[in-house]
Amino acid sequence: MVTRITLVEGDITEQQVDAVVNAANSSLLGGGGVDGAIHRRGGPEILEECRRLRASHWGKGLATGRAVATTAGRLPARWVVHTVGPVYRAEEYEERAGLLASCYRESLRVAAELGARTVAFPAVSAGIYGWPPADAARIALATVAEVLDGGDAEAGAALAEVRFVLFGSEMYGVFERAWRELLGQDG
Ligand code: AR6
Repeated sequence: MVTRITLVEGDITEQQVDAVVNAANSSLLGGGGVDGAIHRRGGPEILEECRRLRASHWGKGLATGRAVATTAGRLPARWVVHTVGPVYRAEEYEERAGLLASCYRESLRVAAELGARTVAFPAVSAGIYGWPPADAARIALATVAEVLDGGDAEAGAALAEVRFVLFGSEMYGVFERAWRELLGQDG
């Protein structure tokens, strides 16, 4: 099951997958980092749909830990799943780590409901939101492995590949080490 997780170093806006996950903020109206890159490469259609979401169901914005999908515009993907990671704060570690895990679970659930079989994730919260990379990687990988292993029966069965797209060799190395540690723990 866990072999359906892959790690690549690269730019998430270039991935040919069904759904690309965006590390957004609760406004859904764009930002820096991977969010900025997705809107730039995907074009204005994505923002238009985000604005419509804000005008309808998501008037107060998207809560941390939740996920919602839009078109992928001009990206080589069908959908963008926007999720809002928590800002890192050591004093509230447990609660916020739970929210970070929720980003991965909710994004996979939304993607699977749309019919996506392949999903690409960035390292949510590990950039501007300041989550220590090694811990962000451990939470990301453990949560996705759990979903694929049947923690969410529907999402787990629907997904053929969950690809982590890591920006730069350093973040790629961090994920690779975290992945080896997790696999080691499984025996
Ligand atoms: N492809 C893959 N990963 C990328 C790309 C890319 N094109 N660009 C950056 N990354 P961040 P966050 C990596 O800051 O910490 C925005 O302003 C980046 O190197 O994008 O969740 C939002 O609007 C890092 O490893 O997301 C929010 O306000 C990872 O993606 C806030 O930033 C996540 O970094 C969210 O902060």
